[in-house]
Amino acid sequence: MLRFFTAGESHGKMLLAHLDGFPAGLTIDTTLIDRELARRQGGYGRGGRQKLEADTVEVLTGVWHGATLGSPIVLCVANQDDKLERMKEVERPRPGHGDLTGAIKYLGPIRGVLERASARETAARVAAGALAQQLLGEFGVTVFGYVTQLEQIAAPPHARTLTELRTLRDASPMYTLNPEADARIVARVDQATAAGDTLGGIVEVRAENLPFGLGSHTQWDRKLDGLLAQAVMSIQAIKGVEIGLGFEAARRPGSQVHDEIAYDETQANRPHLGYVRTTNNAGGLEAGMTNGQPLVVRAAMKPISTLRRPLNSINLRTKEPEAAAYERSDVCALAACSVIVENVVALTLAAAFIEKFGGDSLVEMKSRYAAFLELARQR
Ligand code: EPS
Repeated sequence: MLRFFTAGESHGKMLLAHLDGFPAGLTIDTTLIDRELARRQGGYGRGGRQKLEADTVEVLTGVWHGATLGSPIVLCVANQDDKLERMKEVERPRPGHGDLTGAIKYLGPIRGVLERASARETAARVAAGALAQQLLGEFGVTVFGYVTQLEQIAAPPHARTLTELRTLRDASPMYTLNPEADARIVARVDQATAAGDTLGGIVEVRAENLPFGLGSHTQWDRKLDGLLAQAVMSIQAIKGVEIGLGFEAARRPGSQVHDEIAYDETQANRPHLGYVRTTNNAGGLEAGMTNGQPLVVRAAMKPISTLRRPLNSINLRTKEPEAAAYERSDVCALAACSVIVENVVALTLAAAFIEKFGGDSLVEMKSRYAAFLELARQR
């Protein structure tokens, strides 16, 4: 069983990710983790904090001579802007942030809440997810996230090979797969910047080459769609999660929703074992289990709640009306969000992989994986 926690405040010394139950024997490449951390810091519309930080990972425990030991892994991302002890209390809660609610719940300072509620915490999740992607890579699984919409501007993905799509995404200022939409997206972010406003949008993640049978139909807390929704919904600023057709399925009759099944023996060596579908409206999940089709997860990000032109609020000490606090903020962190959702999905999939093929070591997982495929082809 893979367990995962993070620790750390936005302006504290560091962010930590703690992974327990990660199999032994995976040779890890920290440059791949650093690459994901750098991507998380990028994208058009990011604020001043990212100019101060240069996020890189330090592996504190659980690795020896470059390979995992099966013991707990602690990853550290140090904060350059480490000034928490000198920071003042905030008195004017921001609508949409955890400021007011957390201060009331914990009967304490707003500062104590916002430091942990901050999306800076996602650096730790991305570091852990980037490690999970390396485990999934051993089984040929790819996880790929991108932006599909900024506010009202749709940026539908182009259908190309994964390598071409990666090139397209990595050249895009907002990590879209649609260069035509990028110019309009950049102009809209510039407009929001001038107006002191913030913007959200929609991101999508596709995971390919997943085998049949991750997750389970047997119990609510083992269903992979539920686990993915929980993990993605818990990312800062996420307000909606869809799998496959998602909400669109509610607007169609069953005949236009469900993915008809055929069998093609010549494709028996593919992840779908030859059980081919002409559509993938289920987004790769049926009854809470992967069905051999690509997994498609979508998430809606609200605009960031720290506005340069602040919304109305109150002073929590005097209870008098005042504008909400503003320190500094991103205008749009949607590109970063696509990296975060990608890595959070990867972490959830790695946990499901370990549950299904589990074992203490990668060698054992691989042999169980191969044995399962052999049995499944005979089914
Ligand atoms: C973030 C760092 C934060 C914010 C942002 C995400 O840094 P600071 O608060 O010092 O500017 O830019 O967090 C929020 C959006 C938020 O509301 O707290 C990061 O590294 O991603």
